[in-house]
Amino acid sequence: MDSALASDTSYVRASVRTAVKILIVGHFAVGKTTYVGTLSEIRPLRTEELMTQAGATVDDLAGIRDKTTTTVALDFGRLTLSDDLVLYLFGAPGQQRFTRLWDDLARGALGALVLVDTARLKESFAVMDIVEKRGLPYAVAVNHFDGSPVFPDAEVREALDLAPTTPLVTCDARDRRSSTEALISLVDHLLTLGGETA
Ligand SMILES: Nc1nc2c(ncn2[C@@H]2O[C@H](COP(=O)(O)OP(=O)(O)O)[C@@H](O)[C@H]2O)c(=O)[nH]1
Ligand SMILES: [Mg+2]
Repeated sequence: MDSALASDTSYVRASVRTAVKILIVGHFAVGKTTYVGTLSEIRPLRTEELMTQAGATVDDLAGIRDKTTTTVALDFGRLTLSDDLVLYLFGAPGQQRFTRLWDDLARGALGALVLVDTARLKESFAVMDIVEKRGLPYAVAVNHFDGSPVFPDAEVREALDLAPTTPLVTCDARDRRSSTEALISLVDHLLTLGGETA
């Protein structure tokens, strides 16, 4: 784990044998850009724009803290998780109007980490629907915001209708260690699934 946390190189290590594409998904303002920025060992590519009046009528701004930018396309970052495994992280926009972009994004992706905010759980339904329709294995990470309610895991599972095997973790997208752990829970899940189909 230390290798993942300490690495800060611009180049993929020579020992890396496996590159995996992972989607970081979730509704508007759930913390996707923050998450990819926290974890990426390269300067993350961001396609954020100042929110326009036009966007304000489409995006639901209710209950959103200090957010002045919105992702119009995607975030991209890279994380070397172990000596031989590198993850490419694609933060995919959650707004309904970007669903077509998902067809391209989902291609070749091994799985998705679905970020959710307990204050806006219902907004995750649409995103989870998109992920499930594309058959992407996923884990759910509650991105904890100050002031958001803390529910027992069982309640979150029920609200999101999660399968018992779907990993559910809590993280703070601004914190590297907890964000890495959330990603590891997804990778472990993918490895388990891979083992089952092998
Ligand atoms: N308190 C808190 N704020 C966060 C966290 N993650 C993101 N934010 C803030 O929430 C806002 C939306 O985050 P952003 O990453 O832009 O969301 P995105 O639309 O999903 O990409 C920003 O102002 C972030 O600084 C978190 O874990 N805790
Ligand atoms: Mg964003």
